[in-house]
Amino acid sequence: MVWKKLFGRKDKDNTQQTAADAESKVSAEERSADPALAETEPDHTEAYPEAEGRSLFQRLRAGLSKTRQGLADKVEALVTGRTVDEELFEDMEDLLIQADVGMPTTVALMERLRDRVKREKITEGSELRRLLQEEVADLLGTHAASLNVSEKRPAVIMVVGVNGAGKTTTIGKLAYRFKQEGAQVLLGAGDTFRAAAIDQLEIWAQRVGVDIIAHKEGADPAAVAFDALAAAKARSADVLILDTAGRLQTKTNLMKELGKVHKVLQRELDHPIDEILLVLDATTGQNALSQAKIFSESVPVSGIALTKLDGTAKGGIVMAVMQELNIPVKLIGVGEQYHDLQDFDAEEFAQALFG
Ligand SMILES: Nc1nc2c(ncn2[C@@H]2O[C@H](COP(=O)(O)OP(=O)(O)OP(=O)(O)O)[C@@H](O)[C@H]2O)c(=O)[nH]1
Ligand SMILES: [Mg+2]
Repeated sequence: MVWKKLFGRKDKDNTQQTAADAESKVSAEERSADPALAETEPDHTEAYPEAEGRSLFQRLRAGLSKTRQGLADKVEALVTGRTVDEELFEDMEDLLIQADVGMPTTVALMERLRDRVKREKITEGSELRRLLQEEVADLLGTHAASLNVSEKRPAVIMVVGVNGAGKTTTIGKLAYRFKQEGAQVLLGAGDTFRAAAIDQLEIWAQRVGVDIIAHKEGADPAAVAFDALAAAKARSADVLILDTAGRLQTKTNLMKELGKVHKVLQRELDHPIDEILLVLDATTGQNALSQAKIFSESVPVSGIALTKLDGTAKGGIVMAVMQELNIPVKLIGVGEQYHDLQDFDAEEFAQALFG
């Protein structure tokens, strides 16, 4: 096994990135020594110097800048110079709700804050920002989990979500990252509803330099899933990532189709599907919550990739999703570059937001 799993790593200063790059080069060498696996693999790191230039934490901070302005900076302005009292708590509650934190999570957070203020006898409003950061990190930390990729091969990740949520882009970014880590990646074009969807995934496969299994538009997605998995086994791929449709004639059809694809994959695999990743668009706000409920009824969603956090001031939705759905947010999208898909880390998130 040439691929050593590096997902879920703490990567605050990019030092381990270098290790991952080195590793991916070694595996490329090993692979080209094997004629069956040899392929021309351009070094894609060179093409994105700007992505390498900033640490992942800097990218996270930049990606969360709208939410920082919409939430953290407002909290700062609110608490500065004030004494902690009931009115201040209420104003803060309003800010959290405006940032899409959601009612149940806001209530939970405020309870924790009130408790700490009382216990630590805090009177200065300006202390609340720090407390909020700590409590957000703590609350999110209790739900956190990293992307599951078992030792069994091929690892299978099925990606679901409504159209436009960012499934295909997330798959491209994931494929890039796995490849950087030295994994042999195969993509499956399971969104056969539109020809453009297949083309789009093919473009990503080409850009990243990974193989793809695709059928024609209108083909049975379960057959694509079957073929892609058979190919992944035959080629000893490390990871298969399967795209799926986000829209069909009706919602019922879509849910049935996803259920069938899932069943076929699971039947053909000798271990539980590693990850059923639901992609949610952070800019859709509370809508994301109802999408999660619907998708969870047809497939056992195991993790969430929350995309486009860079495009919203309401990044508080991360908290609502984690707390209300009880499905961990495992990945977050904070931009359109390859490196803008990050493992979700509660502490880093809170620090990027409030720190
Ligand atoms: N700013 C930003 N844009 C993103 C992010 N993730 C995805 N996008 C953009 O969102 C748009 C839709 O993404 P797709 O990957 O095509 O979405 P999809 O879920 O595959 O959509 P369908 O194939 O129509 O079902 C694209 O323009 C992406 O570039 C992100 O994290 N940040
Ligand atoms: Mg797509």
